[in-house]
Amino acid sequence: MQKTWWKESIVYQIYPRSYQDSNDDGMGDIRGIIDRLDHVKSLGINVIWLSPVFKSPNDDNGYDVSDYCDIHPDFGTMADFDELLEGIHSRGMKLLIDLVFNHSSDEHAWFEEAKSSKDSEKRNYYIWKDPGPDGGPPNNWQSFFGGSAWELDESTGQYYLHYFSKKQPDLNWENPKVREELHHVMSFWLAKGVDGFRFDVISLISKRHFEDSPYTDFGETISLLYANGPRIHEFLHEAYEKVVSKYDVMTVGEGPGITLVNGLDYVGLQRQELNMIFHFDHMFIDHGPGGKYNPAPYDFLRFKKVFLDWDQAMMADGNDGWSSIFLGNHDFSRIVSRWANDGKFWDESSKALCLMLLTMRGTPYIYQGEEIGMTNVEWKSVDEHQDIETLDYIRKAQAAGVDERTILKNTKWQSRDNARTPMQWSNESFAGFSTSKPWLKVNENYADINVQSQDLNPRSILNFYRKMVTIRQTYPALVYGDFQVIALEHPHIFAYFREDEDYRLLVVLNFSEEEQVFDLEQPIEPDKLIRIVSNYRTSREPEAGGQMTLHPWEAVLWKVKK
Ligand code: ISL
Repeated sequence: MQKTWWKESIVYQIYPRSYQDSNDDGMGDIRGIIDRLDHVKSLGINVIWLSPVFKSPNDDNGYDVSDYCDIHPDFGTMADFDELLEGIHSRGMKLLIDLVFNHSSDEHAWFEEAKSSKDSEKRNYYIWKDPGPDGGPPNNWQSFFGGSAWELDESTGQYYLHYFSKKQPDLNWENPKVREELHHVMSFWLAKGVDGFRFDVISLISKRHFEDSPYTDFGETISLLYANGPRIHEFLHEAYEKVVSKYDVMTVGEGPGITLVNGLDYVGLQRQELNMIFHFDHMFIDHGPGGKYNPAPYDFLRFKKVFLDWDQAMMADGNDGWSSIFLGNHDFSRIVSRWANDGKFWDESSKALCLMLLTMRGTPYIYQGEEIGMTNVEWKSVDEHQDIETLDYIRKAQAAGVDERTILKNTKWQSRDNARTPMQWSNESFAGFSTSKPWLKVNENYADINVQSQDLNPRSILNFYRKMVTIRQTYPALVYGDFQVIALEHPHIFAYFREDEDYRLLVVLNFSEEEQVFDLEQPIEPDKLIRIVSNYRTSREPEAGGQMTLHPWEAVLWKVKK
């Protein structure tokens, strides 16, 4: 397996609106991030992924860009960005920026010009169609945020395509001029010295056809119709060849609809497209038949299998791809509330997820706040919500007569707002995020869960993250070693070996609130086991036959002497 810095990296995602406010307007900004770089550095991570800071009307919190080469004044200036980049580099870290290239904002100059007339030189930068036979939208496609994926432009009488909100028109990648413009954007930032890109919903850029979707399930519409279009690999390879290959940078593509079957086509080394993608196979397993706001308990056996299957498909048996490993980001609820236990075992289970994240094969991504075990939020009223996707759900649920208590129960479980509340720095007012009322409410538990108190406590979640980051950097087996899952059928235990020529490491994780016994399937002499780290003071070694007993939510990393 080829060794590179981005395989050895650990990424930390910053959502700038919610990280740190420096000018008391209640909104995070670039200077705020600069002020917090020592915290980021203290985690030991070496790459920062920064969600968009570009000019934007903020219909979707910056994922609707109106100028790809300028900074939103809410976040600061280009001089602030340059200082941030310098501050990151001088601390030995790297920066990935987030490029939203499937669509722009409808307030981007390209769209304003395209919309001005059917003959506009930029008309073809977007996707326009005449009304369908009944005078309505050209086909039955639905948008990610609800309603038709088509919006009528009254003045020219045509519809434009928007997979997301109507303020996010899809760019027409078939037009070589569009691709050239986007290559220029990439070159602009690379010339500034950024170290790579996260490409938003990059799997959607090549459109397949414009006929009706035959699928009733939106997930199927995504994977079988919107994603993996006929020219996707040509477009990605072209960007690699013309731009990315000239720099030593890293790329990760967000990949809704990418599956085990086609994942390697994006990330195989020989393909020269992307270094890794984010797939969503584990992120949708707790969605019921009605989608994410119809939550269903997740199937733990399936959860484990997703990680095993993707590891095999990308990296086993000579496959030359690479994976990203993540449990949460700005689009999903908080990992300890979602996958673990944010009550009695909040401390142990946050650490167990951390141990899992940092011992799998693939580049780990930590989302801001995970390092202190931030949790989902008790929303008191639907008026507290801000996220466009959540607001769409609320509107639909209200129209269907769902009572507010049920709506809030669902938004507590799944709303993207849970991940976007301000970072909890201290027990000061507004959690030390700002001195003014923040744009989104602070989670009420900030006095108990914050960076300041955990920093001082050697046994805190924060210090566990720091320790795990150091451990990952100490054992190359955790980066490049094989990944062998054992006890695959155990309903509560996730256990695996990571092994290279030098070390054999054993990870055992109890995903339950009860003590669990499981079989290692191979006897290991107790004197061959050395405990590297655990979330409990004491751990029990396996019995002679290979049986192991774990405390509730216990997580241990063992070294097995060879
Ligand atoms: O958020 C989701 C599920 O709740 C996803 O379906 C999400 O919309 C999808 O993964 C795409 O996300 C990305 O593009 C969106 C933006 O709203 C997200 O914040 C971004 O991560 C449109 O640009």
